[in-house]
Amino acid sequence: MLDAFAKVVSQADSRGAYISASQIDALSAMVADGNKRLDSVNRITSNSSAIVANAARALFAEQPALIAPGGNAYTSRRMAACLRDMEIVLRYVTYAIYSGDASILEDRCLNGLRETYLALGTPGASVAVGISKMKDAAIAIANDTNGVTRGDCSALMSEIGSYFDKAAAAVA
Ligand code: PEB
Repeated sequence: MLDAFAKVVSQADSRGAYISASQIDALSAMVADGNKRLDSVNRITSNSSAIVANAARALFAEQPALIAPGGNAYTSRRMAACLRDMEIVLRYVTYAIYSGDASILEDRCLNGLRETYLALGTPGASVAVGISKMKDAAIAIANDTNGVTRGDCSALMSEIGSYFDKAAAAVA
């Protein structure tokens, strides 16, 4: 598990090199924008239940077979497992946003997840749709200009989006 700083150190060390000026510039920009990152994590975290529930509701509205008898989210046990899975993915995405690095998400959540869903008979493509709905909701909440100092959050929002995309691509 790495963060943006540890990753640069590890890459530099594997080349036996000092940390380059461009790496310092990139990390310096990340520090300068650090409050935006932490605010985003805070906003997504404090709205996590709504993000998960609304994404799941939208997924089931689009794919009602999932909650019909015989569907992959039919019975409250499977529904609970489904909501829990979405919550787990969202939690790991918030860790990745916080650390500015996807390795925590990749190593502890996505690694082997496709194979798990294959073995369970859970449709990965549907999970991916649920994740992309969480992405839209999370970005709408993190990028809301109400109640915060306005600034350019475009780079951070695309970074946040990339973690959701990575999670969706891992199971699709
Ligand atoms: C991954 N999900 C399920 C299981 C596991 C995971 C290991 C099997 C064990 C169990 O049921 O608890 N666990 C989960 C995860 C991590 C982890 C992400 C990461 C660290 O440790 N069903 C649907 C939707 C989708 C869904 C498409 C969006 O119709 C999910 C939600 N996951 C789902 C369901 C089950 C499951 C298990 C329904 C139960 C499957 C079953 O028992 O039939």
